[in-house]
Amino acid sequence: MTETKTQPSFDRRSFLRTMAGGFVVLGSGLVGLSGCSSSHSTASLTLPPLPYKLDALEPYISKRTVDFHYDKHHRAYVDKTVELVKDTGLAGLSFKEIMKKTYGSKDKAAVFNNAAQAWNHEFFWNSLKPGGSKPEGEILKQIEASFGSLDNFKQEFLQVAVGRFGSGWAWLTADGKKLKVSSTSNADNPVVQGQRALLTIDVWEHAYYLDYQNRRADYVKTLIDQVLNWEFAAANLQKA
Ligand code: MN3
Repeated sequence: MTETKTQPSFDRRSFLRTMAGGFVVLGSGLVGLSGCSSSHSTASLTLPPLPYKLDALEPYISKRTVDFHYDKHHRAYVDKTVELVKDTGLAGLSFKEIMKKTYGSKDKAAVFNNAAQAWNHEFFWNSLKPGGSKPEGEILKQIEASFGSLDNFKQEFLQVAVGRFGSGWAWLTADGKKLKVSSTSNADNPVVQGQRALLTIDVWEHAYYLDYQNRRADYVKTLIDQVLNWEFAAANLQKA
C-alpha cells in the first residue's frame, strides 16, 4: 500500500481520494488510516469521478481550467461539506439531501453553500459532453414549444447567463413539460426551489477566467454551441 511511485493521473486522483477518506476516518475519532471502516458516516460524500478526461473539452475549455475547477474548486466544496457535517445529524446524507435540509437556514448557511456547490458541480460536469450533441425527439419538441425555436432558446439561455450579476449558475429547467431558463446566485439552484433541473452552466469566474478572462458571453455561447449534453437533459426531462 505504500508503493505509489508512478501512478497515471487518474490512479493518482483515486489514491488522493482514498487518502482524503483516510483523513475523514481519523477526524471522526476512529482508528487511523487502516481503519477503512464501512460504518464511518460520510462515506457517500466523495468527489465523484469526472465523466471524461481533463482535456476532453478542449479547445472550448482548457485542460488547465478543468483541472483547477474540478480538482481544486469542486474538491474543496466536497471536503468542506464533509468537515462541516461531521458529528452532526446531517452526516450520512447525500449532498442533495443536505442541501435540501439546510436551504434557507441561517445557522446552516455554510453547510448549504458547500453541499449545494458540490451538487451543482457534479450536475455541471454532466451537463457538458466532449464533442457536443444535439437535442432530438421529445426534448427538441419541448424546446420548440417553450421557446419558439432552438435558436431562441440559445439566445435566452445566453442572456440569463450573462445577466446574472456576480457568481452563479444558468439553468434549463422543466415545470411539468414546460421548459424555462433561469439563473441563480452563488450556490443556489432550482432544485431547492422545487423545480427540476435539466442542464446548467457555471458562471462563476473560476469556470472561465483562465480561458476567456472577463468574456463571460464568449464562454457561455461556446458551451451552448459546442458541448452541451442534450442526452443528459433528455434523461432529466424524462424523470419529470
Ligand atoms: Mn465552479
